[in-house]
Amino acid sequence: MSNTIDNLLHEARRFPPSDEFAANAVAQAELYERAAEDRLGFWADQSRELLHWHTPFTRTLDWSNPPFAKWFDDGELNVAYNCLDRHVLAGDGDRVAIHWEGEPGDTRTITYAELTAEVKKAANLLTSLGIRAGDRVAIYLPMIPEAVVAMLAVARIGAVHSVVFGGFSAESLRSRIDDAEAKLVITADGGWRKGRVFPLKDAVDAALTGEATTVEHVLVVKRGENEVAWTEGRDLWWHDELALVDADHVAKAFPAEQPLFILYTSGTTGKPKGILHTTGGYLTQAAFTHKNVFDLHPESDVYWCSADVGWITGHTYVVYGPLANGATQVLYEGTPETPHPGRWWELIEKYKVSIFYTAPTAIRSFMKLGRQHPQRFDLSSLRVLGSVGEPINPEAWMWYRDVIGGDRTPIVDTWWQTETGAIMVSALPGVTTLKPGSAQVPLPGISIDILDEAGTPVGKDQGGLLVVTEPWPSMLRGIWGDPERFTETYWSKFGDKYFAGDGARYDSDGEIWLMGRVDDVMNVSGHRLSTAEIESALVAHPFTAEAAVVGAADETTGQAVVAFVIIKQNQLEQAEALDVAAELRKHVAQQIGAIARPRDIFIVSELPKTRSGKIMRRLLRDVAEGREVGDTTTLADTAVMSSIQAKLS
Ligand code: 6R9
Repeated sequence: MSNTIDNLLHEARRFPPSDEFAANAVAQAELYERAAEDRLGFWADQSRELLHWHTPFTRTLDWSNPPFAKWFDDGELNVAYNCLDRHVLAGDGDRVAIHWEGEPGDTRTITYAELTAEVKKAANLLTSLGIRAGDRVAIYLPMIPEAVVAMLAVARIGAVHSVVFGGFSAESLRSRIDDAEAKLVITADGGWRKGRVFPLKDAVDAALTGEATTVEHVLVVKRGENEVAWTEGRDLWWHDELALVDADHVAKAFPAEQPLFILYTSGTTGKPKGILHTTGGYLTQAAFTHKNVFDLHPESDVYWCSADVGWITGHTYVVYGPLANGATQVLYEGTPETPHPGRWWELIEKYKVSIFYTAPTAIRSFMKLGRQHPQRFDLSSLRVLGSVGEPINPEAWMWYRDVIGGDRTPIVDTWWQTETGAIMVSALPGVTTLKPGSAQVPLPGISIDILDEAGTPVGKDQGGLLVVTEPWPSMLRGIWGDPERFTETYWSKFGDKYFAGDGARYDSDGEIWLMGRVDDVMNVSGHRLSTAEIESALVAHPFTAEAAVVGAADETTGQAVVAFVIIKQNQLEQAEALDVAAELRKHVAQQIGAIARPRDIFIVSELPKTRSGKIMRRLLRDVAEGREVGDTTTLADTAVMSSIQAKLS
């Protein structure tokens, strides 16, 4: 690892903005000065400039009860009004909000006026189903316009959405529904993925069988046209119900700290955390970052963020940021390689996309496929590229710039988290001289530092733990139903500083390089997975006595899940008759979702443990990455590692 770090930090290539780009850029260098002079005043100005407040706020930040922040808390606004109605009222109703493309090639073009009309009806529908401000609604949909409509309709009436990624299993959906006590689920019959319809409604049905649930209704969007089972009285077709409701809906203002959404993310324990975000501060930073980091000119740009709405990137940079800013964007339902490996590039050519935001794992898989695919298409409309989800290695950065960006476009590497709600560390494309592989600098108004274990700030050329030292507008407001876990997870290590869980280093210019998680959270294809969660899925299988999971370096996905499993003595015979590894991989996919399926499962007879019984994942990672095994002196039984290696070779 330290070798890689040294290589990274010797990266010498530099890319200053072109004169033309710098001159026309939305964000200029004085943003940093304004924010440095008066951080809170800066955020207050941004919020007033970027959003419509029904009741203007007079207080910017209330930090009297840390770590529970309140931003703009005596102000009132409506999130959906900010994303929709006000653009229509300003005369931009005919601007395209969404160029939607289904995987099979069907398309829809939706203007701001049309999207507003849809959301108004959907808001009336939710109200008619008894949903009130503060109630939770689970959304389990493919990447279709109704996902955006559903989120905004929930926000419009002051309710709280919990979007569950469509790739998650029935079990994962159920635990999220239960934790948030959702009253309604919005789903679809099915969605298109890799040339096939995957059934979503079936998973909802499976999730809701068994013990009584809080769910009163299931609204079903027709998309896949696949057959679905129907529970009379509970299940309702979205299109049938929408046809019955009023088209008019006046958006009511809600307090700035009204909850907006809960989004579950993996932590270091088995149970996912429901990260809570509220409205005024979240929307301020979503809009600010989307406009300044991507240099958005809403009248002329076509923006595309490839993230699914089931992740935070989809919340902030598909729904709230772009729509608050009145952007025109592409929304694509399917996978990048269907029906051909150039599908994304075809879409960029077709819609003349000018700003494109994706993840390093996608870039690395395109690198593997070869540049001949993007080269078949005209990508000259692109002018800004973004990266998110994990560190982008300089090779992938250079390929992205050369092959996709025509050796011309700036690339912004954006560091942030579900918890931070919006981008925190990133270049500004018209200001910053870019360095391949580095996220570089905190945004204006954001205070970041790198500390050693004792909490002392490290200097240039040194590494440590990334912290946020001052509250920020889009910060999480807590973990749903678990204030103690919120305090314990993020605010106990360094007191009043937010501990992000990422390792980072300053280079010799004092710029920031992210080094990956320092806890038991893995990052697979930009998705966060917890070792504990997968271990508990594995031990839930009748064959498994014990399991240990590690994240091993993987060329394409960044990290890959590798599991070491001990089979119960009395199950050995049955297990041997089967392909145990295949059986367990299938089991994990059922329990959590296909993204959590281990790449490798090694059946072993023992696991390396310390005398206090802690599994030494470091040693297993050595094995999984094919390295010589490190220091084993703290093991209770030092022979364990040789027995594991003997098994695997
Ligand atoms: C937005 C998002 C958060 C974790 C975060 C870090 C990693 C995200 C990164 C990055 C290096 C970047 N991460 N962006 N690491 N450089 N530009 O991905 O949220 O799913 O909550 O993951 O992802 O490890 O802590 P989330």
